[in-house]
Amino acid sequence: MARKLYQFENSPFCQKVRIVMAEKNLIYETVEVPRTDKRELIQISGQEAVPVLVDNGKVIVDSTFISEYLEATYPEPRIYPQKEEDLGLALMIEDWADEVFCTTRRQAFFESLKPAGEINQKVLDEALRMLQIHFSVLDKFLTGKKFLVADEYSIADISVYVQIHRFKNSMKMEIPAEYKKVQAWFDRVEQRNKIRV
Ligand SMILES: N[C@@H](CCC(=O)N[C@@H](CS)C(=O)NCC(=O)O)C(=O)O
Repeated sequence: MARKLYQFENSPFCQKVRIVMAEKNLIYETVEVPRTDKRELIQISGQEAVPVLVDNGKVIVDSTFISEYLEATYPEPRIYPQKEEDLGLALMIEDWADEVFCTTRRQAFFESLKPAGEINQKVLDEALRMLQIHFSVLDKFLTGKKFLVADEYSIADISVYVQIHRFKNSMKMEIPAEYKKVQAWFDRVEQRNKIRV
């Protein structure tokens, strides 16, 4: 197979790439990287993180670079907005999801994983408070919108969706009930992704 995705199945960044490839109707093979043996991944990509895409011999590391590469190489259907100002906003939201939301989500998750006596309650409470803020910002941002940017499904929706999906699945928590616009948007995106991922 000419296209291989090295992944951890439940990594949100790998899910992001799978959704992008599904949107573009690309056929690929997945290689589940064993967490304790990354020799093949390191040999191929020179580093230890997934996702890594190998496409016709070209090796691309990092979900953001992979998505950009896929858009440039297989432009139709588009998953990046066309207008420059919309594109800038979508890339900013992608970055917020990958770096800001993800960091808070991981902090809350890893703290909550610890045995009861070892949990640092202050760290956990702070991460949960930050998550509330992220949901609240997102809820306001979604006012009057079907999708995050220019009323078109884009890389912005995909990037935020996978982080919330991981939040729900890893922490077994729900989107706080007061953020109805986030919930409605999430359901809309989920409906679209269900048949494709
Ligand atoms: N910025 C990177 C983040 C990738 C990342 O954090 N990958 C995690 C899995 S979710 C990883 O491979 N961590 C190394 C490990 O767990 O051994 C991207 O967008 O692809």
